[in-house]
Amino acid sequence: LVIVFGAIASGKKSSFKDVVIKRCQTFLKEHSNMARENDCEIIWKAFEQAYIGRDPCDIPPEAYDPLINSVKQDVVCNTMLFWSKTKDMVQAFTDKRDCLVILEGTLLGALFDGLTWCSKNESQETFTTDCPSWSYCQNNSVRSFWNRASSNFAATACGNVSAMLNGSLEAPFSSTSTFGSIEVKMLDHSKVNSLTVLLVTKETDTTTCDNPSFHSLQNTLDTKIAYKCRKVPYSKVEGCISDLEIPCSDCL
Ligand code: ZNA
Repeated sequence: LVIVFGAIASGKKSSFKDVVIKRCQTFLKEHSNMARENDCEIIWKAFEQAYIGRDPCDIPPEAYDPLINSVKQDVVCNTMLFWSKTKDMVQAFTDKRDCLVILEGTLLGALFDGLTWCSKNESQETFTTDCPSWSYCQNNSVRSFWNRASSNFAATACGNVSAMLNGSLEAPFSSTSTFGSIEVKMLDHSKVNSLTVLLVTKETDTTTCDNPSFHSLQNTLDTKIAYKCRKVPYSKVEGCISDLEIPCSDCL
């Protein structure tokens, strides 16, 4: 208590490391079956070595391999959900339901979602401001992390998987998105049976499952994996976000 008060009195904000360690401990409290296999300090060290002391535009996705290997989490087949341009809705939907799991609902994704970090050549520090933006350079510390984490999430997927896409867009599937350029390609036909697009559509939207962008999705998808697409009314998803009594099977 004295230390906490000292931190408040001196106006010192909690460090980036404190935020990540706190998220890690909270996640392991909520998923107590994972606590034995995961060590938050070891995960932090593996994370840090990817970018500390390096040019923030020169972090290849592979720099995060030790981090990926330090996190132990079993995947549950038939529950994996990908998304593109639907982040807020998907996070609200999956937050309190276990029927579908997104990357941000796994330990790895939960630790770093919404955060920004980078270092510099010769530095031992983590900075959370003035880091390269998403598109400023390809191999920036944050984007490479999400590319590597997304690639791993998709590579471990199994059974029937789904993707929530935005039916308010003229082209809901984009081959340059993380979903289109990494996740679809990493699905392994020896484990994944089908990919179902859940096209979330508002009443006034005109985009359907016949949208031409889904041809490029099917061309990218391994031919051994079945492709399906279904329109899901936005109002139905909203209803399921606000009323947890509605079973998942009635939501999608
Ligand atoms: N949680 C994340 O921040 C994140 C998650 C970032 C990138 C990828 N993912 C994976 S891939 C997630 O689990 C989904 O399955 C996949 C979504 O990636 P996407 O297909 O590229 O979808 P999107 O909506 O275009 O972008 C996803 C997120 O990436 C956004 O919400 C932003 O946080 C970030 N992002 C993408 N493009 C930009 C960007 N941020 C800033 N500028 C951009 N141009």
